[in-house]
Amino acid sequence: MQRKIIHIDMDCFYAAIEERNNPKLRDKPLAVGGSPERRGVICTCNYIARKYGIHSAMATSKALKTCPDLTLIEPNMPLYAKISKAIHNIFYEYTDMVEPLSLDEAFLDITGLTIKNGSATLIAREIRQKIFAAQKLTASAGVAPNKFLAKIASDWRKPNGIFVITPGQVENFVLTLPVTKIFGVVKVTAEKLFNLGIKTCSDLQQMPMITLVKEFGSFGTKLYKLARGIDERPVEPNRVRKSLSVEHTFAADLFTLNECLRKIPDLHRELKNRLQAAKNKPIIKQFIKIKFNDFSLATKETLSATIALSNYTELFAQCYKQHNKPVRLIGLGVRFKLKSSQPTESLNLF
Ligand code: TTP
Ligand code: MG
Repeated sequence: MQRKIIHIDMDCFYAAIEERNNPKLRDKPLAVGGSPERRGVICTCNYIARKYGIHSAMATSKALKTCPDLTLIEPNMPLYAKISKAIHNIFYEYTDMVEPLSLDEAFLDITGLTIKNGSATLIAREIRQKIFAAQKLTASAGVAPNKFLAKIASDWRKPNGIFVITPGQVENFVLTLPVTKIFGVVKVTAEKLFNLGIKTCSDLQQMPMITLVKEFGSFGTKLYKLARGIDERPVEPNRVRKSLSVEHTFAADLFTLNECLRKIPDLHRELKNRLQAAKNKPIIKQFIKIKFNDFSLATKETLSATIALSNYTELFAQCYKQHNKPVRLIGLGVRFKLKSSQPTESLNLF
């Protein structure tokens, strides 16, 4: 099956957060990094500083010599990690197939999703919009049939851009692509390829597999495929969801059982939609959650392999009758069957 992969990469992530938190820093060269006294290096810098030639991993002392007006900020990792988590949670609203590469970067495999008519472009656009609405930070997105091309694509319209490579465009796209864009083609390999007269993927395509294997060992086979835009590496999610739930807090408290029961079909529909993101994981339990107007909580669950609406209404009625208080919030959820060795994380979507 043709895959649909999105690669999201935040724009000058640490620096963008610092600018957002202190607008006075905008429109000036800004870098986040360790102090020159402690032989620190630059983590990242804004695009104005990049014009001066400042870049990640540059010694801070050198950066300050290159651009004496540079504002330097010490990294605030706990803050960046917190924002990263919030951004990743936006990804998990779409799919569990999320492979984070760093705090500001992740692959999403959205193959088979039906929202937005299954359009990866529209989904990527919406994710960028959601990140901006929630965090006032911009992200760039790449959309392609595999990880190799999606990552290149996210860089293509940076900052604050989106670039899409459809399966039909792959063949043409790779022709002019410099071989240095292939992951793993650095220093020795790059030099070896240049010495063989190979600069682009189109040049690389002229090389028979056997020659590439002779020159580069097992990496030669990879080069052969990547030069043709073929990359079969799967998106490898780093966490497994234990449960999934949707809930709603009502503007006005609900006073009768019937009033509450009328709210359940909408939540049920929403749960069904959200379950798409869980990619048909086996369900073992259904549960409901009620928050009453005194903020006390009650939950009830039942063994079940489905999300039968009747189970939710029954669970709700039982739980409601035990407490019989005005209701502020109703939640419906499922728990998934897990392999015992899997790391777990439960995700409440609201
Ligand atoms: P990148 O995504 O490589 O860089 P960026 O987000 O700052 O800029 P852009 O994507 O727009 O080109 O890295 C993400 C964050 O990781 C970056 O904000 C800071 C940190 N980082 C380091 O601390 N050291 C490094 O050498 C690099 C490359 C990044
Ligand atoms: Mg980035």
